[in-house]
Amino acid sequence: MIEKTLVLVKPDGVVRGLIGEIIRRFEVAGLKIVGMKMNHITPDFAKKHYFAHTEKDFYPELEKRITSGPVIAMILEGIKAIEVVRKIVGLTDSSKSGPGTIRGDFGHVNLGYKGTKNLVHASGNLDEAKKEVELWFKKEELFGYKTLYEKHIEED
Ligand code: IDP
Ligand code: MG
Repeated sequence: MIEKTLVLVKPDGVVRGLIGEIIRRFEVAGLKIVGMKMNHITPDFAKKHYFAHTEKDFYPELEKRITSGPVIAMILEGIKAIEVVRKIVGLTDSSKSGPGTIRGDFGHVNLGYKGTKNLVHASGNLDEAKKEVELWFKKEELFGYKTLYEKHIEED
């Protein structure tokens, strides 16, 4: 099933100069970028995005971090994109995330921040993905096109 999912390079990823590296990992895995922009979100918007977490004890820290600077927001599309992207991102806690994952490879220097600075956000499931794609992107900000891989498959 072809799915769309939201990925954010969080402010800690942006200031560390990891935007390119993070995007590369999704691109080389064959995920298609169908929307992308830079945004500096407000506390109000953060509450919409993280509505499931606003009552948690770590929420103030999470809001402070996600609004501390611009994020790169992108919509990735592909077969089982939600699950595949989560696998590439790794576990929430960078210290438990395996090598080869974005958080496992780059998250360790941030461990002093109680796990909040884990570089990337990715939609957790289909329901979340649908809500997040709609929250972050207007219809006209999403683009349909065929990658070379898709064209090649069609020709086979
Ligand atoms: P996820 O980003 O892996 O889906 P969620 O449980 O949805 O993880 O939590 C959203 C974000 O909140 C995490 O990415 C992380 O930045 C932060 N967070 C989650 N749990 C904790 C915690 O126990 N301490 C500090 N920050 C946390
Ligand atoms: Mg989540």
